[in-house]
Amino acid sequence: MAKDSTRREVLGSGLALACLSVLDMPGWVLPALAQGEAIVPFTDIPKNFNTNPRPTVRYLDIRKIDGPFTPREQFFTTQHYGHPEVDQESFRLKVSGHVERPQSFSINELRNMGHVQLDAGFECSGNSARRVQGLVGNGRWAGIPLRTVLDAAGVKSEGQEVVFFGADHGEEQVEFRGRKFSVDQQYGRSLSRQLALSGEPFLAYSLNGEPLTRHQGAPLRLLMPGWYGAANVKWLTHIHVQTERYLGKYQARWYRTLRGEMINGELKWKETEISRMRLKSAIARVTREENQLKVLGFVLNDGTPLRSVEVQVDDGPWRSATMSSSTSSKYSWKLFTYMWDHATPGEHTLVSRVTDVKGRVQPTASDLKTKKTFLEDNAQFPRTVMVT
Ligand SMILES: Nc1nc2c(c(=O)[nH]1)N[C@H]1C(S)=C(S)[C@@H](COP(=O)(O)O)O[C@H]1N2
Ligand SMILES: [Mo]
Repeated sequence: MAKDSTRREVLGSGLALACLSVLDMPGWVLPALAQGEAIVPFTDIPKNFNTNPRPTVRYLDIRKIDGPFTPREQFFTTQHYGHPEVDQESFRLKVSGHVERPQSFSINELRNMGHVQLDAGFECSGNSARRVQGLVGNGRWAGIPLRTVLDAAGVKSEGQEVVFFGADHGEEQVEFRGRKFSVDQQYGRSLSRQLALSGEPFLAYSLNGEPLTRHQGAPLRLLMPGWYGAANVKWLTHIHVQTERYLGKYQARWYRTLRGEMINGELKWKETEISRMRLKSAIARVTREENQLKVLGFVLNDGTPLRSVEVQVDDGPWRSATMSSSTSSKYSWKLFTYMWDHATPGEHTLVSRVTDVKGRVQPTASDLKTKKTFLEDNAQFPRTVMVT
């Protein structure tokens, strides 16, 4: 497995270099294709769509998805205060607050505490059709469970909330009843004691068999498997255990959804935190080998097992797609393929939808009409392609 990912990374860096030299070209760079395979082009990608809108923001070109793991060089990246440079030598992960033994770990000390693998994918809660679903990726992470570090510190019973701070920070305005206070804050997120000690949260120091990249939070990041990206604090330098709820901007205010829900026949307006990923599937690429067309896509969710993925062509019936590739982890994205028979020349619309074992079905855009804020857009993603 380790060898495989190394080979993939070598291939991946080749692709990344190829990308750099053609960044100014209109449209997207085409993925590597198997012998005899041709791309069926999407007609829905905006002409000026740029996968590198800013130096520290990168989208994944989802047409390049061709295997379970996203190469490090292609992994999407987004954050609020740019990419801080964290010096590996002087780096320490501090653990403070309501703990028996406050801690300060170097990266080597953390590496010596264990080496566990976690296959997990995530998307930014702001990912949507607008970014051609490019704020998404799947990785083979290595590190240690958060619980290992918390147990070393010994969380006291008063410790009800565990707060995670990144090294990145910036000036933020905190508004209170018409007054604004400008204060310097670090990116911070929190988990309840119960979640933090559940064994699920993970501290990653490597991605796809190599040390974490600066883009992905080197030298250490938190991963909350099955949750949206905002939970996965990068450049993690400080864990603070406290009694009260943490109400920092990126915990309590920024990552919220306002949505109307029918409860006993009454419309209730709810504001909820961004947490577990909502069921999403998306068609990523369409290829053709002689007369056989193949549709490939991905599914991401909170880890609940899936019942089906289906594809609809134009106004035809929904037909089953096949899960073609997944890793052993329930938190990995799942790739699916659909063999599209009897495609006729011209423009066609393709859309996928996924259903989980709890019977939850990926909504349509119109099902999400009562969601007022733009985060958590897991709507079905209709695509148009041109068959020649
Ligand atoms: N320290 C820090 N961690 C952060 C953020 C941030 O601004 N600062 N942004 C979060 C958000 S909103 C997302 S979507 C993910 C993106 O992770 P990636 O860049 O590895 O893809 O990082 C999360 N972790
Ligand atoms: Mo995000």
